[in-house]
Amino acid sequence: MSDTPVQLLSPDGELTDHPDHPLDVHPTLARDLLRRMVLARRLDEEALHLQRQGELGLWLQCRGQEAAQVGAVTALDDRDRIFPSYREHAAALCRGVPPAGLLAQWRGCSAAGWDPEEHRFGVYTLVLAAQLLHAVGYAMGVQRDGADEIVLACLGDGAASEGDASEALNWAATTSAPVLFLCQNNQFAISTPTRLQQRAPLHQRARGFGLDAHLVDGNDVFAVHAVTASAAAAVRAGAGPALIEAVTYRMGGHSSSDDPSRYRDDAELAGWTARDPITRVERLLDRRGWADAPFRDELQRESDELAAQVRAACLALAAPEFGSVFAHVLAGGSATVDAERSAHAAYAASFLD
Ligand SMILES: Cc1ncc(C[n+]2csc(CCOP(=O)(O)OP(=O)(O)O)c2C)c(N)n1
Repeated sequence: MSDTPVQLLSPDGELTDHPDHPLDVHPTLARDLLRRMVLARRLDEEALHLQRQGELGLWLQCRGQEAAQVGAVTALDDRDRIFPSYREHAAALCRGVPPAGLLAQWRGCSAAGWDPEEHRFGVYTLVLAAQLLHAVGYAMGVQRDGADEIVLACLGDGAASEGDASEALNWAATTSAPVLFLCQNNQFAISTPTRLQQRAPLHQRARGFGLDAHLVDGNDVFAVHAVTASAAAAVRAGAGPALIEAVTYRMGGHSSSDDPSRYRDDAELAGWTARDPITRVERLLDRRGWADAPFRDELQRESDELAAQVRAACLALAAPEFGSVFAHVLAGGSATVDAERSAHAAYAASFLD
């Protein structure tokens, strides 16, 4: 319940024990978490390149937030259900979402690029905080079914300002729903810094709703992993909902359409670059001699292969059939949608010559 973020790995790669959040950091765990973060970053970079080359309409980078996502998802059971917002690419990779699926929405080819059932990972939700109410409703269903799973509901600091977020926290608390909220406080809601959005930080507000809440260094993959593991165990045991606020930083722009240099300075970015979540695990591996040349070469090869796969999969995504966007609006169809389809067809036809 401390208001000092839990940290197990310092930015220069030094491990310390935490009395409330013990974690056996062994070489296999360290290498696995590093590998997941490196692959996520590579996918993120390649997707941004594809957007710059006109192959994606938009991309929202998760650069800097890999530890918060990888640390949390790897501490869950595979059967647990995740409700992401829209920047959870590292989390999606941990759940086996295929890269092409991740890109499809941003290429305008699909409203949802993967099967949420198969991956236990919901579709991206762009309406801020809407997924939190979906998550709590789903968790209430889990509770009534007596199912052996819990729910991870992701939100950003900006989404925490939405009424839906407060409603979700309150519903979760009053129903004791088995849901764990993960707020990635990446310091910005587009250009609005967190300090302009709140007087009391989210983890404190969550306690006011009756949730157990934790503050963690979101750039420390081990701290996030340890805190998520213990919070998830408590939720699973029926202790009621909990919230983790992971303090991190969005290294890129809000989206590929954003220019962050207009609202933040180089010194701030440099300060957070020094706390990069990947670099600090690499430093730990160097200090302990836990990563030999074959491991590093293999990771490089795997990440090159992923980038090539992402690119090929993106270019192979076919444009949707004309008019298909109207097909799934209402199961029984409607005169309004029919009229809109006709109007759109006439508009498109006006360009044919
Ligand atoms: C209900 C709603 N209001 C406004 C927006 C526009 N919008 C999109 S992203 C964003 C900022 C969200 O910030 P945060 O929740 O911190 O997540 P981040 O993008 O930083 O990951 C806003 C205001 C939206 N998508 N939905």
